[in-house]
Amino acid sequence: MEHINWYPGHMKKTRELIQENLKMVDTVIEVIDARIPVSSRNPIINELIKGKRRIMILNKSDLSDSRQNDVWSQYFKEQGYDVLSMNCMSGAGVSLLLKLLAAIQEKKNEGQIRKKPLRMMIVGVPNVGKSSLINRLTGKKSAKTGNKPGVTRGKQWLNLGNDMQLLDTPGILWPKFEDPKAGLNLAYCGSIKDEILDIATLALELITILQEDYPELLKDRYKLDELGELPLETMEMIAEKRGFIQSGKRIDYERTARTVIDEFRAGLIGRVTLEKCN
Ligand SMILES: Nc1nc2c(ncn2[C@@H]2O[C@H](COP(=O)(O)OP(=O)(O)O)[C@@H](O)[C@H]2O)c(=O)[nH]1
Ligand SMILES: [Mg+2]
Repeated sequence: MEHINWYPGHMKKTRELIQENLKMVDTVIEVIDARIPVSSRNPIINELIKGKRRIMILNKSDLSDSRQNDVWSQYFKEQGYDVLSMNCMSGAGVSLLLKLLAAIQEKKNEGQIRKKPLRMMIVGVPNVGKSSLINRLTGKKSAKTGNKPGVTRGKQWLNLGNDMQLLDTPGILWPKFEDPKAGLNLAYCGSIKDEILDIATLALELITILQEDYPELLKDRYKLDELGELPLETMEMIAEKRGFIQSGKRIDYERTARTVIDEFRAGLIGRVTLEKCN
């Protein structure tokens, strides 16, 4: 995971660097976490990439609700994106992306005698899967081309075949950390440092959402016949089921919280989309 301390100067520099790189590409591939399609987007991304051909990757779609993936896909299509659900762990969706890129490349060179390469860059906030996607796209066949005129010093183009080139380093953007809700969503998904949050509070907030939107998943995972009236009661029921009880019959909230959070992140509770499209 990329742990970055964003401060105003760093954000300004990042923006300028990405704007420089954007001048060299035809197509932008934006990667988001399909579980949190709003919170895992940079706040100024629309402004940054306006005027570019845009592809939206709903990554980690193995962890998100498949019906919600469809709804969000439709939403982003209406915003002018080509959209693909992806799982960079298994590689599902990668061949569709390559097909789409080949079609874009063909269109770009329609009627041209000298073919120009299709140039792309990947952008997104930390932990959405940018590096995983680059590795998937390049595979083992990838070859770095040397520096070429007009290419920012140190930048390398990865050849994807079929005259398609990908900038080797993704544009790492800052998340919506000024919005407390987005901060929580990023924390549930493991995209911001745990130490800055109290794990018991985090788990309780997550249980509140799951209890509302995915009660059956929660019941199934923790073998509960019913959920508590309050999320705290549900947490205590989970603790009892798992035997997370300390001496004096005290509930080990910390351990219960850590378990729920870890199991959610690993997808063990089930496929969940925390932000619904409406
Ligand atoms: N379940 C799942 N995990 C993924 C997927 N893509 C990436 N990851 C994991 O998410 C974490 C962050 O991925 P990484 O590529 O480093 O993200 P980056 O910070 O955007 O470059 C890693 O632990 C990856 O293994 C995916 O599609 N599904
Ligand atoms: Mg990375």
